[in-house]
Amino acid sequence: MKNRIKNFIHRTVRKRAMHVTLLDPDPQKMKNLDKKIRELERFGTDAILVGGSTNVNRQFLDKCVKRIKNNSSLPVILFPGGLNGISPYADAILFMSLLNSRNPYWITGAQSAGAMLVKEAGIEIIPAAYIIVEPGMKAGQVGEAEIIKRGDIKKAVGYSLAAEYLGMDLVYLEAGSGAKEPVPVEMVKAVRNNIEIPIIVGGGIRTAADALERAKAGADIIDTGTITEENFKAVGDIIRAVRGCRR
Ligand code: 1GP
Repeated sequence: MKNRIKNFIHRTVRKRAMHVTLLDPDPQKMKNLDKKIRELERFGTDAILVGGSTNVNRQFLDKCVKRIKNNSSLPVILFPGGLNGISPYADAILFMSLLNSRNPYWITGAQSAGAMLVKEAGIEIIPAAYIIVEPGMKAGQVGEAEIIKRGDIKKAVGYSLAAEYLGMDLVYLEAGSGAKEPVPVEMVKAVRNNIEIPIIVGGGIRTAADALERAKAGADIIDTGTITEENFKAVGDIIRAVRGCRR
């Protein structure tokens, strides 16, 4: 069905905030993957994002996506860090443009180089803006981002509104994986007050309180990655808090 995942997101965020779990398809981090996936589904995560890093092995990515599908009924959405982040076994792909990159490669270059691969994969496409906020971490470095300062709310709103006007379906506000502090709550609030499309917030979210504050501020989807490896139990608390945030 066309737009199945997009409709699922739109339908769900009208009722409550959502949680997605980012998994890095790194062979070293794949220990206990099957069990982890089953637990994450039981905790109530709404989807698995697969990707993040640039040095993904495509065969391994395929294998990883298949294992997630075999162990759960969760939607698998690709979160590509580059051309190797595409798999025909996923349900959808966040077809992202890093709007605040200094290098056009990350805005339209990788997208044009990968578009045919995405078409051939035959998966659902969710056009999304990727906007990197301080500290930005590795995503900021690799993506050569002109990182938005934590206090520069106006800039974050400008990029987010531009994303909506360019016809994108989602805005991803990213502080960077492992960031010490997540995207500021005030920034999430201001972006929420100015755009209609769903907002994903990720990077540095480690506690239920961090997640809930941002969901209350208007983040439709909270993404967590690192915490799945650092403190698996905390993921359950985060998911419960996010899902409890009604609209
Ligand atoms: C990274 O925003 C995601 O792209 C997740 O970040 O690993 O810090 O949860 P964490």
